[in-house]
Amino acid sequence: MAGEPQADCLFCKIVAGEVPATVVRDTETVLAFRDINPQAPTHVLVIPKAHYRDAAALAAGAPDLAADVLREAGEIAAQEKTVERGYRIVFNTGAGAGQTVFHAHAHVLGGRGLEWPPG
Ligand code: IU
Repeated sequence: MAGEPQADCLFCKIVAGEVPATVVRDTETVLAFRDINPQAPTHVLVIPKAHYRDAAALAAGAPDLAADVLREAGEIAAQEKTVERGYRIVFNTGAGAGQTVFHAHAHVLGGRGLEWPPG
């Protein structure tokens, strides 16, 4: 069910402390940790602690929580000092768009020039 932990979900396991991650922010509702395969000098994943399969399901099911994720993404950009150069918040949504972990997450990417359009 939406919002409930999923036994087979990697990010639910990170929230539960069962899988290690390099945590950079931890609030009541949101966890942020460094991506294990960084694509930029700053590459942090921001996830709701509750399980939603993607950004659209999160926004539909828990709009306040979606706002928490976006607010934390901005805080991380500030913490990592990427704001002045610009940064990107990305929600890959669906396998065709590159989503591989089906627990909603924002990628916060910064610290280098970012091309547009993305590949
Ligand atoms: P995606 O948008 O679903 O493709 O993003 C999933 C990300 O999770 C991807 O960038 C992986 O490198 C990252 N990741 C991680 O940080 N820790 C892990 O244990 C695993 C994947 I597996």
